[in-house]
Amino acid sequence: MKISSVEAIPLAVPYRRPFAFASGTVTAADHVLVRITTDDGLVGVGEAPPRPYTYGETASSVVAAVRDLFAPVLVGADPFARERIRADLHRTVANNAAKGAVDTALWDVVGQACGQPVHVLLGHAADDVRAAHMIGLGTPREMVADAVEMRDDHGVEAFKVKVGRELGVDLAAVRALRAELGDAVELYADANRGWDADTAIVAARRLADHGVTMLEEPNPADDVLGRRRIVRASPIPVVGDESTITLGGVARSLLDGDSESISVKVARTGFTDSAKIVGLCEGLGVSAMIGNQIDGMVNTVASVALGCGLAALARHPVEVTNFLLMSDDVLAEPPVITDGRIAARQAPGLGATIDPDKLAHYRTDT
Ligand code: MUC
Ligand code: MG
Repeated sequence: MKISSVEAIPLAVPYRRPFAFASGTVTAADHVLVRITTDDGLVGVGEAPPRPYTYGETASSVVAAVRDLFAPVLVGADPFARERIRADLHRTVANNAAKGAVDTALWDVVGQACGQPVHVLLGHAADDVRAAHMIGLGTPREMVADAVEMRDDHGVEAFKVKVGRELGVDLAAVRALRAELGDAVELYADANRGWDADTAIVAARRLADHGVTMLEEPNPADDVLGRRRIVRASPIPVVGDESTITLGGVARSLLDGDSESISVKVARTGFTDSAKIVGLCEGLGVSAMIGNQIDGMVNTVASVALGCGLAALARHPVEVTNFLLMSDDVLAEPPVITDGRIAARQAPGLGATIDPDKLAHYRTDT
């Protein structure tokens, strides 16, 4: 079997409301659908959500990277040769979301060729996982309303709270969330580098007082000594996300003492490098969990496959709810979150069938 074509299709799907965090805001899903077709007619898909504030990519740069750099090495290749393809892709630096989408689409093809769902190919640790919801920045009242909707409509009991603003405002939101949701729900926080080290140290202690269990990216990890000071002083683990986006970057961050736990995202490391990162974390006795790149439905399905595939990830709630912010998407069957859980798809590959009418409607390149 050989890859016969690789497409990168830009989409624009409006959001029901904007999603804000300390390093940016999204108002529409300007994602890129990567579609890999083989000579025997299999079609795999992956999704690249461009995040310029995190990886420096835009929808146009993702399309150009896939079309001009990756398609020429992919066409004619055997999709099973994922390690060779990985080496070819990594001759280009960065372009993380573009690479993640290509790798996701490759695993979709391989799963279909084997007649097995991706989570089974990865190791079939679980059939479903707990769902976590990421609460965007807003007033305490707005943030509580968002969490309550998720709890009441989908049974979600784990929440990542965006922080990184003036500390009093963030603490008011966390206090309000704890008061409304009770002690049993899990709250963890993500500052997206919004604080300096001194503020982050105070924040970590105050957040811990409210039962917040982890603090993601409190400050820019490039403030090297500041970050290490936070890690030493914080009563809760510091999680690497945008500072730990490659296998080597994760190794350096953990060994240098810049983070103590790792957020893994299919949007930037697909399945191949995500699995390598998780193995590294397991070997070092460090927890890894699946984060959300403000993903659409394809990456949501892929994140669940990854979480159900690997035991070290299946233990933690998986951030899967952000697609609900979108008014629609191109997937024929939207993901379903029930009683706080989401199940892996049983169809071969990702089981992510694209609705041709929706694709025609939302693509921006025609
Ligand atoms: C997250 O966990 O940080 C916000 C920006 C980004 O690149 O990802 C999101 C979520
Ligand atoms: Mg994060």
